[in-house]
Amino acid sequence: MQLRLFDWGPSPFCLKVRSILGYKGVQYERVAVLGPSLMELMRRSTVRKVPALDIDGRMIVDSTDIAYEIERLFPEPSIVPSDVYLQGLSHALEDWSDEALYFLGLYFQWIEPRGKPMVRKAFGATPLGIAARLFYQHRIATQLRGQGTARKPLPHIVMDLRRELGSLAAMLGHHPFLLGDRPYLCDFAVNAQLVYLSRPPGSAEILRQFGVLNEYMDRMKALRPTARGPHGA
Ligand SMILES: N[C@@H](CCC(=O)N[C@@H](CS)C(=O)NCC(=O)O)C(=O)O
Repeated sequence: MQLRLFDWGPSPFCLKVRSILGYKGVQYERVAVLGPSLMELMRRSTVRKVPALDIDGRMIVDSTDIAYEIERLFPEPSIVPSDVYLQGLSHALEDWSDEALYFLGLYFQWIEPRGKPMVRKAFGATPLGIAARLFYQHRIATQLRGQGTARKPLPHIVMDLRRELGSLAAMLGHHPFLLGDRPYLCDFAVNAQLVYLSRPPGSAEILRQFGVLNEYMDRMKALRPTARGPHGA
C-alpha cells in the first residue's frame, strides 16, 4: 500500500495525522504542498485543504476522515475506544479542538502582531510563498471576523483561551491521557492544537502557565509506534 500525505508543516491538522501515522508505525511519503504538488492537490480535491491522504490513488480529505480511514486500515494500536460512551466523548473532544480551540490558535498566529513574523518565515520569500501568505492573511482575517473571535478585544480572547486550557488541565489532572491510560483520537487532535498554540508568543505565554498541559504534550511527543501495547515508552 502506498500512502502520500499532502502536508503543510505548521498545520495542526497535518500534525494530528502525522502523529497518528507515527503512533501506528505506518510508512508514508510526505508531500510538501507549497510547491509543484499544490496543482495536484487542487486538481484532485474539491475541498482543497491539507491534510489530504492519497492511499493507492484514492484521495481522502479532512483529518477526521483520514484518522478513521487509517484506523480501519491499520487497527493496531487502536485510537478509537471500544466503549461507545467513550467513543462519543472522544469524537466530541476531537471536534471541539478542531473547531473551537483551532480558531484561538489561528488568531494568535495570524492576527495578534507577535505571531506574524513566524507566518512570514513559514511561507518564505519565493513569489509563490508571498502570494500564498497574502491570500491567506486576507482569508483568515475574514474567516475569524465571521466566526467571531477577531471581533473580541484581546483580553476577552485571552480569557477564552484560559478557560479552554483550564478545562483540559482539569481533565488531565487525574489521567495521563484525556480518557484514561492510553491515547485516543481526541488526544492526537487536542495535542496538535496545543502544539500550534505553543508557537506564537501570545498564546505560548498563556499555555506555559498550565504545567499539566506541558507534561501532557511531552507525553504525547514521547509516544512510539508499537503494535503490542497501548502506548510506547
Ligand atoms: N477540518 C479540516 C481543516 C483543515 C484545514 O483547515 N487546513 C488548513 C491548514 S491548517 C488549510 O488547508 N487551509 C487552506 C485553505 O483553507 O484553503 C481538517 O480537519 O482537516
